[in-house]
Amino acid sequence: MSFISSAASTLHQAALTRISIDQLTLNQEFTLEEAYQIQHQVIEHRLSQGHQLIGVKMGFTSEAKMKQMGVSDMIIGMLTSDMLHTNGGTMSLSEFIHPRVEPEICFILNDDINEVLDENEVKSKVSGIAAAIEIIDSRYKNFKFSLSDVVADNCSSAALVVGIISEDVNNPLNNNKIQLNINGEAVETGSSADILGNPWKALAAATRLAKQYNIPLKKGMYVMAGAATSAYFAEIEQEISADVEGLESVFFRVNH
Ligand code: OOG
Ligand code: MG
Repeated sequence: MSFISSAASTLHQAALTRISIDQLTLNQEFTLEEAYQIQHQVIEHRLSQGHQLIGVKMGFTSEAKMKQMGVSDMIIGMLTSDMLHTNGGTMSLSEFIHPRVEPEICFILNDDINEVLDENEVKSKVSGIAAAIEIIDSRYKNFKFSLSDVVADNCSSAALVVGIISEDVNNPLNNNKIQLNINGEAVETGSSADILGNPWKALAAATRLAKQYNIPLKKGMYVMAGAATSAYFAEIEQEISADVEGLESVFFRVNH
C-alpha cells in the first residue's frame, strides 16, 4: 500500500475507533499536495460507508485560530452528511476523541461553483447564511499537528450544527459580534471582521482552494467560513451555543 493510502486508512480508523494517533509527520514528511491527496482518500472511505458530501470548511481564517494551533496558512476540508447534527439536539461525547467547539458563519450555495471568485462575485452564489457551531476533533494526540498533518486529517472535521438559515444574502457581515457560550455564559467573543477581515473573503478563498485541490462546490452545499475565536473543549452536560449578531442563535447539548 502506498504511503498516501495507508495514511488515509490510519486516519479513518482513528476517527472510527476514537483512538488518537501520533502525528504522521513525526515519521514521514509530506507536502501539502500529498496531504490533500490523503484527505481525498479519507473522504472516499466515508463516502464508501454511504455518507454524502455536504460541503466544505475553511480553517485558520482568523488570527485567534492560527495562534492557538501554531500554524499560519488557510486550509480547506470536506464535510460529510454524518457530521451534520440537528440545531437544538444532543451529541454524545463518546462519538469523539477530544472535541472542541467553535462559533462560525455558514454560507449555503445556490449554484455549483467551478471558478475562482472574489469576495463580491461570491455574493451571487449564496442562498442563505446561518450561525453555526463546528465540532473539531483532531485524530492526533493532544491536538498537535503540522499544516500537512491537519490537512491530511481533513482539517480536524468531526461535526457541525447549522442554525436557522437567513435568506438576507445582502448581509455585509462587516462587524457582527460572534460569541460562543457554555451554559449561557460567554467563553469566547469575537467579530465577523476577525475572519479574514470579512467572512465573504473566506468564501472567496474557499473557491480558490477548492479549485486548487479538486474539491467540488455544488448547489446546496454548506461552506463554513472558519472560527472567529479560539476553540473551546466540549464536556458532558454542557449546553453549547453560538450567537452571531443579526442571525439566529444555534445550540446543542452534550451528553455521555
Ligand atoms: C483545525 C481546524 C481549524 C477553523 O475554524 O479554523 C478550523 C484545528 O484547529 O484543529 O476548523
Ligand atoms: Mg472551524
